[in-house]
Amino acid sequence: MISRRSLLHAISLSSVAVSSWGGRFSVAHGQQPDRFPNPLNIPELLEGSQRDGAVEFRLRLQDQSTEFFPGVTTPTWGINGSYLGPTLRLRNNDAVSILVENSLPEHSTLHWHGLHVPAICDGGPHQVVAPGRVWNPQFTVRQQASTYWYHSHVLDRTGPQVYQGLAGMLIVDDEASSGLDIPSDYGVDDIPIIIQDKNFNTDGTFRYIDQYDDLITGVQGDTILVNGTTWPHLTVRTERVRLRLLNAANGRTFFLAFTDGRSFQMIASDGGFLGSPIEMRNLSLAPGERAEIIVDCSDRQPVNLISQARISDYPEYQGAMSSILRRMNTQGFEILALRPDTDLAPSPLIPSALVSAANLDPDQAVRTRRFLLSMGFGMRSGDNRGPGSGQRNGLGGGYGGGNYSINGRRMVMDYINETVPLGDVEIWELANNSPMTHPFHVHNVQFQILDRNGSPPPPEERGLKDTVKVASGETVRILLQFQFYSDPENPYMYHCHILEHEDRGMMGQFLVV
Ligand SMILES: [Cu+2]
Repeated sequence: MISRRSLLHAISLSSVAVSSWGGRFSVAHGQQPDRFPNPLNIPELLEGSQRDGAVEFRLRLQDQSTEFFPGVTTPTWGINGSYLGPTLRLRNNDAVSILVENSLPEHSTLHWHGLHVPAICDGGPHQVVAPGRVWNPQFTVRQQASTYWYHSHVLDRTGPQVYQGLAGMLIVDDEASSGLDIPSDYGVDDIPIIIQDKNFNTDGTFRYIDQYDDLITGVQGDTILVNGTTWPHLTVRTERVRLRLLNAANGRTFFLAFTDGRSFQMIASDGGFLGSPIEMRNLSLAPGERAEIIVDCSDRQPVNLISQARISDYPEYQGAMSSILRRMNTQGFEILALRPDTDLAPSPLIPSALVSAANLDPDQAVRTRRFLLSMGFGMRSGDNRGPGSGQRNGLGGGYGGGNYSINGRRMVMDYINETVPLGDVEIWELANNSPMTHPFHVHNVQFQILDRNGSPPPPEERGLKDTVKVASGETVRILLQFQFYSDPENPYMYHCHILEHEDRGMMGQFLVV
């Protein structure tokens, strides 16, 4: 595999003794070069400006370049900048107006991941913005305080566009969050942590999909970026810091922990606070998922956030598929160095109770819908059930892989898979007969996880979610209710958030009527 490694990969790992982590870990001291030389970039915070009774945000998608490594220029896309976008801060109940100007050379979109919005404002594949045009979604924020995000969502092109940089964080505040005494000073003790993995070519360009593995597992990079920073460190100035963790990778799940095994308190999942903080030492985040954690640094000891390597239990057999799936998640990464100052400002104690809004009752559910997530490895998979089923031209082929479907169908623009009555409480039963985990995301809703293979979810999954991991062979039931907006013509999406799967058909459309 050495031949596939880029020069940059070799450089970026040259001073690192650890590339796979199994509980043994040593931190370099003394004469060692600084392994985390770069101060963590904190994306600009945009709070909008008042205009005609709404809070207005201006976002410009642009084609630029970024220096991730000294002296090496990488062509990138960004929003109001060269890579990624500003953090948008919204307040519940505010009317907002967002001007999205596309100065890129191709069609693009911005989707507000996790937000309740009218379908026409969702920023999915039906709301593409042509080069040179401005799109102006306007909606009222109806949202629990939490960490959300926004990213490109063009049909078949979400993977490459997000990889190129079209993503950013979105923070919502509400009365509950304002009333909680928790770290909330953006960039000081309330830190955005946008985690991505990338592959670079020797000339500095991103290397997106260059092998069969990338189509199966989703792109797996060898270099970590946090907020677009390679080898980042954060100087901690308070006793406790709140990290808003966002997995904005195309395909990789991160298994987060700290080098010294310290615990942390998880306070929020995708769509709101948990009922109370949960003490944890490990936290897995699949693409699209978020978690807010509070880390105690009052011991003033430097510590690193890492992603742990996993030992694969996927069966070993002859053929490429087994080795590809066995390699998944077996690489560990160092993500961010936390470096406490000698003087730390006092932080509030972590409250014992928070404010969870997960209050739907399964007895209210009026129907169950079933969704089967599948990956085809034959020359043809999916059955002939009409539009969207079977092989889609130009996207499968090769080894026959990459044929992704939900209920035997692949995403097509003119086929509506589901129609949901506004206000109905429903159970969606998500099953996975493929050999790997898929993070399933539903637009325009925050749901509750009822059970996994019949067992109640762990405490960290009992808050509001919009993206849920469905493991191989697993059946996950979620409880949801679409509120506020109906539209008989414009659909929302549900899909796997491994962007290479989404782009190859593992997506469907639903109307709320
Ligand atoms: Cu998937």
